[in-house]
Amino acid sequence: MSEFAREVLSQPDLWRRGAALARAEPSLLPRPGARVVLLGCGTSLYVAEAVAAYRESAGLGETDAFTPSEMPLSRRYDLAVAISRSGTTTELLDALEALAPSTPLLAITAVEDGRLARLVPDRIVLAWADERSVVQTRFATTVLAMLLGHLGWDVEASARRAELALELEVPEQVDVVRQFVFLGRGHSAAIAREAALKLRETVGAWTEAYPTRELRHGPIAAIGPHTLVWVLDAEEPSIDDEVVATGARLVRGAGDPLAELVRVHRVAGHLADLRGLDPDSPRFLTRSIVLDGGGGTMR
Ligand code: F1P
Repeated sequence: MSEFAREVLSQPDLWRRGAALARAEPSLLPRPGARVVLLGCGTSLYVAEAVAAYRESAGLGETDAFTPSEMPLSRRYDLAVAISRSGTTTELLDALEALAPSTPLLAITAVEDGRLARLVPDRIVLAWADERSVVQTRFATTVLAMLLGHLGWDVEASARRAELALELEVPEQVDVVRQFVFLGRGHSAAIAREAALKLRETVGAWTEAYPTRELRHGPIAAIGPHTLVWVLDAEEPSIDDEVVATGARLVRGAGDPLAELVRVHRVAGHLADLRGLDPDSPRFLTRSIVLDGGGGTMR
């Protein structure tokens, strides 16, 4: 079994641990009403976006999320939350250097030491959720469970649904799908972007992701019998008929995008096995993107 597959299976229990940590140490996490920005790259960006959307929609305060290289430095925040499994991602560290010391910082990472530790004294280190696979699953979803749990999400219910998702068969004939399109609204739109990234990273699949209502504004013209459209939440059911009319296959989640993401993880592992790909070390990917001064990648 790949590390990826093992890490996927371990998620529900780690989510419970993340949520328990948020309950035990709420003072470390954003207080209601604070203006907050969350920063991360790749998977960590989509975690940041999901939390930002959920927090703001729950009325808990204005919340932005950016990939650090695109963060507008003119905005003022009460707290910047950096999410990075490795703690070594160059763009993130550069952005934190630019924000400090005027903006209070919090880092959520899997690794104790390094430049992130020197830059950010306040850290939540989830070493127990770290991964061997280059491709992130459980670290990201555990951060999500911890932060969403702090905002009122029922993590236990999601963990139970994820346990069921781990038992389900993957959608039939998923191996003949040429294009995967993930949809969702609000925080689910961000989780849709993460689902799309996961299949890109593990099997190099052709994937796209949109806020559900955006499908009608152009992308629908490019879907058809070669497409699987996967809606991660229970929103906007009226789009189902429009999708089916194109000849595309439709998979619709039961309303819990976290549990649905676990189903996507399983599809990723299944396709990697079928195609003889190593989901732990995808081509051209490294655990962390560390740039030299000129913007090139150092491996
Ligand atoms: C972020 C990240 C991963 C991606 C790849 C490169 O890392 O973009 O999401 O899969 O491994 O790094 P991190 O800042 O969370 O360590």
